[in-house]
This record gives sequence, C-alpha cells and structure tokens, in this order.
Amino acid sequence: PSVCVLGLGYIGLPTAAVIARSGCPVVGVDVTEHVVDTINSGKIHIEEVDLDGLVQGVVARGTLRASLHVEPADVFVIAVPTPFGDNHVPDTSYVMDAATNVAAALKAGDTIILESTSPVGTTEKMRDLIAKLRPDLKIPGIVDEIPDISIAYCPERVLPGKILEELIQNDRSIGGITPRCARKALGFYRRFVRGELVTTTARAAEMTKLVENSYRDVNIAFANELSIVADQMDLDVWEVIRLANRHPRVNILQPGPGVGGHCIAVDPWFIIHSAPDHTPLIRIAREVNDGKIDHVLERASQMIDELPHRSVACFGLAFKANIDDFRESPALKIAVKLARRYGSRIKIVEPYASELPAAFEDTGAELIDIDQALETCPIMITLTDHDVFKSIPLEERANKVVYDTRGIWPDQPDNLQAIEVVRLAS
Ligand code: SAJ
Repeated sequence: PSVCVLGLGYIGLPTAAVIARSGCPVVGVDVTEHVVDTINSGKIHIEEVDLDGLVQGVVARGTLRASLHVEPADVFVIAVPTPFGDNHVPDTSYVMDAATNVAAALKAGDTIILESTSPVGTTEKMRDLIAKLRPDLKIPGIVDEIPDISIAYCPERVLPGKILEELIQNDRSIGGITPRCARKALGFYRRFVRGELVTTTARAAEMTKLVENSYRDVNIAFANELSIVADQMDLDVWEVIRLANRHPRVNILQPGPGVGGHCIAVDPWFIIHSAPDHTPLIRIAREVNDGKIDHVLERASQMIDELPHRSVACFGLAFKANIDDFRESPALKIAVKLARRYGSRIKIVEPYASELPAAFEDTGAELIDIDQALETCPIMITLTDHDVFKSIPLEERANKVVYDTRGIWPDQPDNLQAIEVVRLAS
C-alpha cells in the first residue's frame, strides 16, 4: 500500500523510514519547510541512533519523500504532537487539523491510524470529524453497513535512543473503532513489526498508552520520595533499593533529579484531566517528581554556600543518559537555576552539547569538558547518568565534594550525605 505519514518528529520520521524500508512508497508530511527540505536531501533534523543512514537510504531509493501537503494514499498514519498547556489541559488540535487534511484526500478503502498519545475518546472524535467532512463515505461505527474506510488507534511505545530497534521488536496494541478496523490496521503493522500485535478497541488502546507512562511516573515518584526520606535519615538510598530489590517481588526504580522527557511527565495529566476526582495517586506522583527538582536545588545550594568562591561542575543537561535531548530536562532546569544564582562559579559538563543552551545566556556559566572539571572544580553535582561520567574513576574524584543525584558513583565516600562531606571538608 502507499502510505502518508503526518508529522515527521521523533516518532513520525523513524516510523516513515521503517515503513519505506519494508517496501511501501511513503510520503512524509510536515508543516515545517526546513524539516521537509532536510529529509528530501537525505538528511535528518533529529538525533536518533542509526536513523541517518536509514533515511538516507530510503530517500535515495525514492521510497521516502517529504512534502508540506497531505497526498492521497491507502494508509494515513498520524503522528503529530499532542501538547498540553500550563493548565495541564491536553491539546488535540494538531490531531484534528491532521484529520481535516486527511479527510480531503480520503477515498473508499483507505485506513487512518492515529499514533499520537491522546486522551481517551480522541479517535472517536477524529472519526466524527471525518464523518462530518466526508458525508459521501460510509464511516465505521456510524453506519451499520460495511464501512468504506477503517480507523484505528495504535500508540507507539518506543524508547528514545532505541527507537529503530523498538519500533520493530515491541509488541503493539491495535485499537480499532470496530473489530474490522483493528484487523485492517493489524494487516498493515504486520508488514514491519516483529513484536506481537494485539487487537482491542480504540478507547482501550488510548488508555493503555497513558497507563504505561503513568505507571512509570508513579514508580519513579516512589523512588524519588524514598531518596528524600533516606537523605534525611543519613542513609544511602541506592544501597537500600539494591537490597530491597533482592526480594523476588520488589523492583524499585532509580531516584534522580526529577522526571524529564516529553511523555512520562506529560501523559499522566491526560488521565488526571479525564478523571480529576479519582486520580489522587497519579497527581501526587507528578507533584513528587516535579518537587524533586526543588529538593535538589535546595540541597545543592546549601552545599555551594558552605564553600564560598569555589567552582561547581554540573555533570549533564540531558533528560536522560547518553542522548542529546535537553528539552523538558530536570538537569537543565536545575543547572540554569544554579547558574542564575551563582553565575560564573557554575561550570557545565555536557559532552552531548557543543555550546550552552540559550537559557544560560548572561549567567556567566560556561561549558567545560570532564578533564577541566576534574582539574578546576572542587564541587561536583551529577544530574545526568551518561556512561562517560560513570567511568570517571574514584581516584579522580575522591577529594571532591560530591552531590550525586543519580547514584552513578556508588564508591564515592558519603556521596549522598553531601552536607556531611562539606562539614568535614571545611
Ligand atoms: N527516570 C528516573 N528513574 C528511572 C527511570 C527513568 O528518574 O528509574 C527518568 C529519566 O531520567 C528521564 C525520565 O525518567 O528523565 C523518563 O525517561 P525514560 O527512559 O523512563 O522514558 P522516556 O521518556 O525516554 O520514554 C518513555 C517510555 N515509556 C515507558 O518506559 C513506559 C517509552 O517506552 C515511551 O514510548 C515514551 O516514553 C513515549 O514516547 O511515550
């Protein structure tokens, strides 16, 4: 089948490229001219392992092409963003805009698949919109007769940094507006997914996606809460978690400086918004994870105040290990606030950045490398667990005052009790 993928971001572009590699002719649509031009020249505008070579290959072979406009196709895959505003209300307007454009290109026999993370009921709303725009077509779930088109919700669940691998290997929920729609979508995913394909309703698939990320958020919140309690009790939280996880039915996640990225810190709000009176746990987990940022800031400031004039190295800006994505990163938020407070005392170590992000402008903070940090900064704060940081040996950091928010240096003497160390050092 010919395929039109709407949205060429972190999910849409790898998806379009993988479908193109499976042999389908694919047109990728994006509203940004620069994105369209970049892809048509065989290059990519985002960082993801092995994506550059794959896109270059399928563009060169002519199976993937980018365009500013939706074109007729047999299958439409919608992978546009669903952001939420300051009030935590999910915004599905990009999905509805995409559906409007698809409606204009639609013919009998086509399949429309929504992949964007969406509040429960969005696929049905999209179906209603298409029914309104195309009264000439028989729409599933609205007419009793065999419908002209199929509509399904099939969320992605790939991990940034492993997208191409997980796109193919992960199991997928295939949620049809009707069982027939689910079977149609399943036939499409079977072309390029090796994981198991499980059919369900569109609403169940929408909820499943939100539940997966909320599950992780709630569990990280548990770890983050433990880290604050352990801190107060002068205990090493990582040691306690390691020991507890030896229980056959306990598997606690890792505490950190907060939860970042574009999914785990966002998706729980979609559930809360749909059921505000019945989601105290999910809401408080969000608050615990956001609150961890303030805890780290306060703890770091205490430590820095105890040692006036000394330079402070902040290790990491990325929202998680071994990637160059700084958006929605607790590490970035903390480092920027420290830079605003302490100016040129703050040095940033981020091997995944070639320059400091704009948020550091006029703070006096500067980007340095690991060696410079070890030579010039008596105070070190770890904010991201990049492998290059983990491999710094103890002898190079033994005499430092360290606040290791990620637990990457388990052998660091008193790494958690930073304030204790400060007292000893001063
Ligand atoms: N984090 C911790 N402690 C942990 C695990 C993670 O503090 O034990 C933090 C990370 O440092 C990071 C944040 O959580 O700041 C999120 O990182 P992540 O690796 O857990 O997840 P993402 O945001 O990269 O990708 C998630 C994945 N969802 C789940 O694992 C349930 C991925 O499978 C989804 O496809 C993706 O969200 C998405 O697009 O929804």
